[in-house]
Amino acid sequence: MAPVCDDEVMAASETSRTAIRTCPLCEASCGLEITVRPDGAGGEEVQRIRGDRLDVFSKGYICPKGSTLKQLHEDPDRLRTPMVKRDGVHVPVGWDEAWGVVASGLGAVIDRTGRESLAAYVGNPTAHSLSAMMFSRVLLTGLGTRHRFSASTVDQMPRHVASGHVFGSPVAISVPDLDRTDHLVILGANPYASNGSVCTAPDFPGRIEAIQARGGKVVVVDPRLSRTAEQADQWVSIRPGTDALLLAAMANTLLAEGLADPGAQIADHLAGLDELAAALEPFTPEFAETVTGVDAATIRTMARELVAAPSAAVYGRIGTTTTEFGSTASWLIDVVNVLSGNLDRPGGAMFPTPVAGGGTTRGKPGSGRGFTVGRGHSRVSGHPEVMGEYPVGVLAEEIETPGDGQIRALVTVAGNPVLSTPNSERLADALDQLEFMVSIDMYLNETTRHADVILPPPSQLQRGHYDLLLLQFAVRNVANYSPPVLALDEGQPDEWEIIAKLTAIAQGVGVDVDPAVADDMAIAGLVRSAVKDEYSPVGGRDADELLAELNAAGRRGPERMLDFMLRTGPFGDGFGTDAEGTSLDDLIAHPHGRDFGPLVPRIPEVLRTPSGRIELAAEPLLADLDRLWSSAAELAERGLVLVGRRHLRSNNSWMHNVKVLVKGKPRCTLQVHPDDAGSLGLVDGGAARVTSRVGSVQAPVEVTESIRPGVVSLPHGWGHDLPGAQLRVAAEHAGVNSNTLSDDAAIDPLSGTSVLNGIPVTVGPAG
Ligand SMILES: Nc1nc2c(c(=O)[nH]1)N[C@H]1C(S)=C(S)[C@@H](COP(=O)(O)OP(=O)(O)OC[C@H]3O[C@@H](n4cnc5c(=O)[nH]c(N)nc54)[C@H](O)[C@@H]3O)O[C@H]1N2
Ligand SMILES: Nc1nc2c(c(=O)[nH]1)N[C@H]1C(S)=C(S)[C@@H](COP(=O)(O)OP(=O)(O)OC[C@H]3O[C@@H](n4cnc5c(=O)[nH]c(N)nc54)[C@H](O)[C@@H]3O)O[C@H]1N2
Ligand code: SF4
Ligand SMILES: [Mo]
Repeated sequence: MAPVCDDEVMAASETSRTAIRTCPLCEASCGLEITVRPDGAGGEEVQRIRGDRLDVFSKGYICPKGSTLKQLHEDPDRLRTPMVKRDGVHVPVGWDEAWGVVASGLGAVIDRTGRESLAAYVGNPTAHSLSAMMFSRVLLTGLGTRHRFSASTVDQMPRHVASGHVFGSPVAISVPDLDRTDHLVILGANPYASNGSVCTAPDFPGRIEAIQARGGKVVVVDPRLSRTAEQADQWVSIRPGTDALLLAAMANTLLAEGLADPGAQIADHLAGLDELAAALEPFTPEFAETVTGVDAATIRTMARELVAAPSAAVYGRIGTTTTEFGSTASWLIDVVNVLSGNLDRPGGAMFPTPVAGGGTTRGKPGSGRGFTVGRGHSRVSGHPEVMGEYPVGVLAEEIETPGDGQIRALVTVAGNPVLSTPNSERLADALDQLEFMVSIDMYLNETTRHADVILPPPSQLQRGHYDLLLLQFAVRNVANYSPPVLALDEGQPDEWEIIAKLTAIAQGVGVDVDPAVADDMAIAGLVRSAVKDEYSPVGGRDADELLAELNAAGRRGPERMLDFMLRTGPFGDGFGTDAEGTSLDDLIAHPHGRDFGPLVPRIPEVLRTPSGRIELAAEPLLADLDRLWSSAAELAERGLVLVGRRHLRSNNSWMHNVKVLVKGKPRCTLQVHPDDAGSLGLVDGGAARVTSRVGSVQAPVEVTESIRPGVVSLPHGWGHDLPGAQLRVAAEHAGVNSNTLSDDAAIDPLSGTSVLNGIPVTVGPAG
């Protein structure tokens, strides 16, 4: 074997080339070194993918998913042509035919019931696609409906809401300064599996171990002894859904013991400290102990350590956001970082300075219009609009419930809500009641099987990339651009062209529209708003002149927009104001990325509150402490509850069709503590029936000491045995859909985010 292999490599190396590409599969944004060779049929194929050792940020790190971009590209189930549903079966069609069906399908619904009967759901990979990042807003505006939904309300929306109220911008989000901190407290995140989230840090595990190597301490708060908790110096086992109380008690300790000291720089820009202190007075560690299950002494020590360490940062993710008090918990993380003197200083919780497209690097620094929610309410349950969206938890009822504004047609972009959002059986049934559904997606899966038309984007390797969103939350100020690695297939439109054309069709322009028109309008809009911003480096300049200069580079679509954002960003060339500044040409000349250094303090310039202050006691959050107080008894008395978990070799719902990732022991198991297994009559390897208010599933039991008694855990994104999907590998490793159990009515009222952790369930042996 070996010599044969060597020969192949030798032969290939004469004609192979190396491409550098940022991995778009998770938030870590690792640099990849991809070897490409002729495929013998006039095209090219990927020979090997490994970590790019020269990448300024990831320095060669790669996880087992990174190299599967090759398998994803080559997956025979990945759609290469549009699919249209005929007599209940999806058949491949050409692009012209597909566009014709879209135009008549959407057109009929708009004619009959108007634009308010359209809806859109935008899924997670949108955040990892430059095309979709740049053009999904164009689509949402073009559809002209308020029925907008996204994966944000099963994810990080509480974080946006807390930042919006406290700092005035929903994207003014601090991240732990991982590479300099001496003390890290992680709540409800498992970066050893997830590689980090809303904290972009390739090799997050390595960065955690480096904290320990330099003598620092890592504490993990989690109802499971996760891989991250195992590595930590301390595991704090908590009752699910109660992090807000733990954090409130930590803040209470800092205040009660006279340890609260935000530091002179922050104190000058702080409002609401006294109100906050008064409101937190009842939240003593003793009170929190009864609900969280964490003893009062531990809570006090956790608080004192934040002050005693030379620097410290508190960081929370999914286990804190997707709970009943997600927004309040996110806010209290900020509160604890402020009170312990760790906000906005090296080693603490710091605000990145995004190189392109940052929401806090535009407009007047230091104050702004602030953050509002509730510009409209959902029709059936009256949930407030948040960041232009309604909770995805109400999507099904908005489809089912007759009346003005009932949703009759749905557009999904890069989303699989049938597996990812709560009460998914109800949602699946609702999708069948739609008059028309169109999905931009590369798979015929659990969600897109309901679509009348599926429009596939090119594979990840056939698209250019820049992590426009994720680099806003990076632990260093860095920028990488990757050109497409492989050419587009014959006749395949780019992803942005698909989104732009769908937009134009929805606007009634007809099927012959050229996506370039929407593109030209979008870039013109960007440039015009920048020249009106007196704080932009191009403020007051002539928009047409800038457009001409931009167009001289010969780019279109997302790349042209990115070039503009880079050049007008905080490190940009400003179209002539800074000769050393960056641009897309500059990033192309630096394929391994550019590093603009560690994070720097940004208070007060990052603030966008009307007062120009950090609103530590913002009214909606302060008011929610009452709800927290009055829910405590109920939370403390809850019986068995369900939480989720992630695995390094999985990625939400859509990578289970990659053989190398799903092989081995089944991973979709119900983890149960031995004590609970005993009392519930469950045995390891046996089957359990799990039932919640809304649904019931049967899952294999894994008895393990690594979970807190009273808590069971099932990962999400499984359940690939639904008829009509085309995922041949995933179907052999189907697992069960945990969101059959999550309750669509359980929603954090401040953010509209679903409760996916801490779901009351009953469990018993199956059958
Ligand atoms: N391999 C892999 N990587 C991924 C993903 C993936 O599916 N697979 N998904 C990506 C996405 S979209 C995201 S948003 C991120 C998420 O990134 P993380 O937030 O790091 O995600 P999880 O690994 O789910 O970690 C959540 C942890 O919260 C714990 N938990 C559950 N309930 C509670 C609670 O009430 N309190 C506390 N304190 N902890 C609780 C769970 O036991 C779990 O260990 O990961 C991203 N990266
Ligand atoms: N119970 C429970 N549920 C959860 C979570 C949890 O922790 N527990 N986590 C939640 C979180 S954090 C998230 S982010 C959501 C994710 O929820 P979704 O975004 O709805 O689901 P994904 O599994 O990410 O599905 C992505 C879809 O996009 C397609 N796709 C992949 N890449 C591309 C691309 O480049 N372009 C296009 N057009 N399509 C693409 C895939 O084929 C798939 O259909 O799930 C949430 N659901
Ligand atoms: S950690 Fe994330 S970005 Fe890095 S290789 Fe793995 S999937 Fe890709
Ligand atoms: Mo997510």
